[in-house]
Amino acid sequence: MHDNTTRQKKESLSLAQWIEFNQRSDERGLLTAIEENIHVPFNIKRVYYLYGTLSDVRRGFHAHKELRQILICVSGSCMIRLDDGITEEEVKLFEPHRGIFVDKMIWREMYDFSKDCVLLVLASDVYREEDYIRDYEDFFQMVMQ
Ligand code: T46
Repeated sequence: MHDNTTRQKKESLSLAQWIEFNQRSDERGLLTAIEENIHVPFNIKRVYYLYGTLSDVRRGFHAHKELRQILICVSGSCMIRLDDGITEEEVKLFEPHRGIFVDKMIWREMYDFSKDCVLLVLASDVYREEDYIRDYEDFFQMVMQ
């Protein structure tokens, strides 16, 4: 985890933008459907999922210049730390019918993965390494400009 002790930060409750999806339920179980530009505010160009992450592992440690994403824990649970350079927030993802919208230029870290965690991500673009900001100082300078 990066050291942000020298920076003035304030807690915020507004960084994580929750999106609630419909749940269809009958005697057989539950179903949630997600459609682009209806439940998700962008065209979905890529879907990926993180699974088999060990509980003591932290992932992420980057922001995206342009990419926007929706993160949904479709199984198990994990924690997400969001930071826009000014405010920060930690949220727990544990419901398959609720996700968080993570806008561009938000630093994210994921941790406390349960054994059965499957973190599904809907992304607004294909994978482009040049869209990543992997150094927190670089990120901080960019948001402060
Ligand atoms: C994010 C969080 C939530 C690909 O080849 N294609 C892909 O679409 C992705 C996402 C990754 N990769 C490769 C790149 C690395 O060699 O898979 C490997 C692991 O990716 P990364 O270290 O970036 O994984 P995380 O968990 O740190 O971050 C990922 C996403 O990269 C990122 O955009 O927001 O999940």
